[in-house]
Amino acid sequence: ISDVNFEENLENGDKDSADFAVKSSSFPKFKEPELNENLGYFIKKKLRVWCQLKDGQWELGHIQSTSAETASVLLGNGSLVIASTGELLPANPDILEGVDDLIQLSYLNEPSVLHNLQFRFTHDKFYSKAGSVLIAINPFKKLKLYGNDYITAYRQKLMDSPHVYAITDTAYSEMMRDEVNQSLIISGESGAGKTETAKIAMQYLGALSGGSGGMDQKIYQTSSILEAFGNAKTSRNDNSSRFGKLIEIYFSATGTICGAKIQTFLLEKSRVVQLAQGERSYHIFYQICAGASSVLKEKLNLKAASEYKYLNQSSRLVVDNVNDAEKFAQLMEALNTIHLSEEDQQHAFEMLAAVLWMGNISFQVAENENYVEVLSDEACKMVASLLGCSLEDLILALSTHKIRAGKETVAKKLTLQQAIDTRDALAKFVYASLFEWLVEKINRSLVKGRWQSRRSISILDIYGFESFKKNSFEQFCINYANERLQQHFNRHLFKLQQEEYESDGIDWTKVEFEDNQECLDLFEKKPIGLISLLDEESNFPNGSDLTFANKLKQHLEDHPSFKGERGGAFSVRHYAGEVLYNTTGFLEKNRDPLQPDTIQLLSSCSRQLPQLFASNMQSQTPKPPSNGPGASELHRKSVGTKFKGQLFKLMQQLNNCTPHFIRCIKPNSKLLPGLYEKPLVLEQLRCCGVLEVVRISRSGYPTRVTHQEFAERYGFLLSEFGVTQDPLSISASVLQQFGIQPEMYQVGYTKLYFRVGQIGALEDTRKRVLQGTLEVQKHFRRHLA
Ligand code: AD9
Ligand code: MG
Repeated sequence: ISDVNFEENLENGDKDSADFAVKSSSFPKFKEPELNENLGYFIKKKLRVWCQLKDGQWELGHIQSTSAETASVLLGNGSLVIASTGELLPANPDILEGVDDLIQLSYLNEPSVLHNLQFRFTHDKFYSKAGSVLIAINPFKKLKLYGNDYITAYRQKLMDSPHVYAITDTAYSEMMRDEVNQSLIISGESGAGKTETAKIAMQYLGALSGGSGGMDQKIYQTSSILEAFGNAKTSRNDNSSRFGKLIEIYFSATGTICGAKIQTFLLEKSRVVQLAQGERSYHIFYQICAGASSVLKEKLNLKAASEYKYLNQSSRLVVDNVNDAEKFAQLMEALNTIHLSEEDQQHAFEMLAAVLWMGNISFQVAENENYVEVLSDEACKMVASLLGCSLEDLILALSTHKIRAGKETVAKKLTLQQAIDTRDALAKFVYASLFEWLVEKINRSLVKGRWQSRRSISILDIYGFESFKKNSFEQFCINYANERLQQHFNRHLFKLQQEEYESDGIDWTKVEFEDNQECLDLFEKKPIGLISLLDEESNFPNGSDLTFANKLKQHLEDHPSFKGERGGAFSVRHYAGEVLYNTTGFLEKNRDPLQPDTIQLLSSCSRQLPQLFASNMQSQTPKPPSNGPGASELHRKSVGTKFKGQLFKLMQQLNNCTPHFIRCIKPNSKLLPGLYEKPLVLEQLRCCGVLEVVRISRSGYPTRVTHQEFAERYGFLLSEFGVTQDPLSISASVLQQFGIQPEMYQVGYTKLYFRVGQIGALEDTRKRVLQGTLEVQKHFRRHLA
C-alpha cells in the first residue's frame, strides 16, 4: 500500500465516486464521470485506462500523449491506438486487482467490474460480492469448495471469502437473532447455476442445524425428486429446471430444521408432447425406461425410450455423462426417504407409462372424410388399462366432442388435428397433475414441525430474464415474473434505503432510480393491460393471435413500455432491455384448453390418480350456466391470470422476509470450464442490476441499528458510564471509545447508520468480552461447587 500511485489513485477514486453518486441517476445503465476531468492526471502518472476498441471490447492501456479530443494509447499487446478521450475510462490500480467485493474498486465502470470478475474467474475464484449481493459465476467443473470442513470454517467465521455458505450463514444468523423470516433469492439465466446454488445453500442449512427426524435429509432428497420430474435437457442446460420453485425451510426455537414447504410455478407442460431437436423430455421418462426392475417393466409393459414417440421425436435420448438407470435407483431411494408408499409409487409409475403410451396412440383418417378414427392398437389398449377406463370410452373421448344442441347432446367427430390436440392435452394434463400430486405428497412428508415454528428461510430458484430471437408466451410469463422480482430487488436495495435515510433525517444526497412500476402496470392493469387483454381475447370465440395483437396496438400504443410491431408482434421495454414477442400461439397457450370429455373420461377411471386429477379439476372449475355454451370447453382461469395470482402470493410472502440476493452468472454459452465470454457476462450483469448495486452499496450506509438496540448490544463495553443513560448518549460514547471515524457513520433520529464493515470490529470485541465473562463465571461456579 506504500505505492504512491495507488494512494493518489484511490484518493482520486473516492472523490469521483462521491460526485458520481449524486450525478448518475439512470437505471440500469451505469455511467462513470468523464475521464476528461482527470485526464491530465492520468497522463502525468501514465496510469492505466480502459480503451474501447472498434468491436466494442475494452482493452487496458497507458495514455502516451493527447491532442485536443484524442489520445494515443499503448495497449497491453504493444499496439498503439488513437482513441477519442470520450472512449477512455479510468482503470483501477494493480493492487485492487481481483478484490472480493466490487464496491472496493476505486473505479466502478463496466470494464473494471467485468475485468475484476474475470481476474477472479481465471484464479478459480467463482464467488464475489457486490455489496450485499452475492455473485456466483458457474465454474462448469467440480470445485473443492464444499463439504463439512468448509461448512465448519464458514460457521465459525474462520473463512469469510464470498461463498453461498457465507450468505446462507448470514440469513440463518439474522433469522435466529432477529426472529425475522429470511429469503435467498437466486436468479440468473438458464444454466447459470441457480439450482446447484440452491442445493449448496440447503446443504449448509442441513449441516449446521441438523434436522429432527432426518428432516434435513428429506428436504435434500426432495430436490432430486423434483429434478427427475421437472428438469430436462435443453440446448442451454443438460439439467434445466422447467418450473420455478420456492422452498420454505422452517426452524425450531433452537435453530434446528423442523419442516419445509415447497411451492412450484409454471411447469412447462408442452415439453411432455413436443420437443425441440437436441432436447429431451423430463428426465423421469428416460430414467424409468432405463432403470425399472424387470417386474415393473413387465407390469407397465415398458419399452425402451426410443420406442415412444413423445421421446423419439428428438434424436436426443441420452445426456452425456449421465446414467439414467442409476438415476432411477437414486430416485427410488429418494421416494423412500420421503416415505412415499409402495402403492403411491406404483400409481405414479403407471401414470408415467400411460403418458408415454398416449404419445403412441395414432389416428386414421377415412378416405373422403375429414374426421378421424382411433387405431385400437397396443398403445390404445395400454393407456386404457393403465388409466383403468374402458377402451371404448377412451376411443370416444379422443375422437369426438360432445356438443350441446338445445336439450340434446350430440357427439361431433374430430378432425385429425383436433384429435391430436385432444390426445396431447390429455397427456399434458395427466403429467402436470402428477407433478402437482407429487409436490403435495412431498409437502405432507415435510409438514411435521411446521406449525410450532416461527422462523423460516425461503429459497427461491426461478428462471431469469429471457430474450431470444423468437419469444413466445413462455418468455412473456417468465419476463413478467422477473419484472416483479426486479421490483422487489429495487425496492429493497434502493427505495427502502433511501426512504429510511430521508425519514430518519440523515444527510444522504438523494439518489434517484427508475422503478419498473410502469412496466408492471403494462402487464397487470385492468382492464387495459397485457394480461387482461389477453384474457379478453382468449374468451372471444373468434379471437385469434392476430386480433389480440391488433387489440394491444389499439389500446396500448401510448404506453411508454409498449410498442406495436409488424406481423402480429409487440415489444415490451423491460428493465433489462427490449424484448420482441411473437403472438403466435399466445391465445392457445393462455387458454390451455381441456375438453370436458377428457375430464369425464378421467373421472370414470377405476384407478385412483386419474379420478383424483379429474376431481381436482372439477373443484377448480365453476359450473357454466345451464343454458350457456358450456359443453364446448371448461371455464378455467387462464394460464396468465393464474400465474399472476401465484406471483402476487409469492411477492406477499417475500415481502415478509429479509431478502438476500444471489445472482448467478453463466460465463459462456458452451457450458465449458475456463471460458469467460465478456459480452455475455456484461449483458447478465446489466440484466440483474449488479452494476447499479455496486454504486449504491458503496455510497450508502448498509448497516443500520436503532439507538436502543445499539446501546443495549454494545453499551456494556463502555469503560465508564456517564450520568445520562439515554440510548443515544450511550451509543455516542461507544462510537467514541472505539474510535469509529465520523465519516463511517451517520446518526439519524432513531437509528445509527454505518458504512460497510464497521460493525464487524464491534461485534468481535463484544464476543471476546462475552467469552471472557463466561470463563470467569465458569471459574466461579467451579469454585463455589
Ligand atoms: V435453468 O434456468 O434451471 O436451465 P440453472 O438452474 O441456473 O439453469 P444449474 O444449477 O442447473 O443451472 O447449473 C447448470 C450446470 O452447471 C450444472 O448441471 C452443473 O454442471 C454446473 N454447475 C452449476 N453450479 C455449479 C457449481 N457450483 N459447481 C460445479 C456447477 N458445477
Ligand atoms: Mg435450474
